[in-house]
Amino acid sequence: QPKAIIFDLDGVLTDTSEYHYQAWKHLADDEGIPFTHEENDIHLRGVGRRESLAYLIRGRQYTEAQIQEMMERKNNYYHALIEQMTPDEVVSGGVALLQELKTAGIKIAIASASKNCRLVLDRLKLTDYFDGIADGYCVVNGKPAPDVFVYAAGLVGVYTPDCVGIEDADAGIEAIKAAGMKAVAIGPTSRFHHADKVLSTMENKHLQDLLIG
Ligand code: B16
Ligand code: MG
Repeated sequence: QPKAIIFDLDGVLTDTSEYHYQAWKHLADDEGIPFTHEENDIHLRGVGRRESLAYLIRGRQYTEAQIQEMMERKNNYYHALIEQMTPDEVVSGGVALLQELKTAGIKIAIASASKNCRLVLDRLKLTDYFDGIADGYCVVNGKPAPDVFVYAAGLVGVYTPDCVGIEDADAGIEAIKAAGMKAVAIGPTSRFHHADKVLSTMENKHLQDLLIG
């Protein structure tokens, strides 16, 4: 049995990945840049703010000031969406799962690339469940670098091989494996390369579902 389970936030415990997409789409429309949901899933899911913008504007010339302004504008669009969030936007069965893990004596932590992580957790009333929260303010190197998962393991005092990480993005699965942890992927099998286990959805899962081998 793992000693800690480390959750990604956006796209795992809640469907904010859809809000990220809508905010990027709004920005892309403003700028007249074509952008599809499919491109979002392949190139932006789980990827940091600046790297996401770099994909969007690839081949176009913008100054650093324009880049900063666009990142801020996307974040404002995203804020407007998450400010409306309520606890019923936690994935179905999510709170019960967190409670089950606590009862089993397993530490639970967040490893999110997002600088809005704490705001979303507060809106969902989930903050108090976690023994550790690692977010976009904690480490410089984003996923697929292992840093944010390693940092989260340190917060809960568990060796990385005793951790299971859960992710909806391939960059996140790469980060978990690079951190030396077991990786559970959420989404279509075709999205992932190195996951130890793939579940099509995070809905109504139990500890049993998250165990590997
Ligand atoms: P922000 P996660 C990631 O969060 C999102 O999946 C990704 O779409 C977003 O660009 C990134 O956080 C940065 O977020 O702009 O809010 O700082 O999946 O790692 O929880
Ligand atoms: Mg995610």
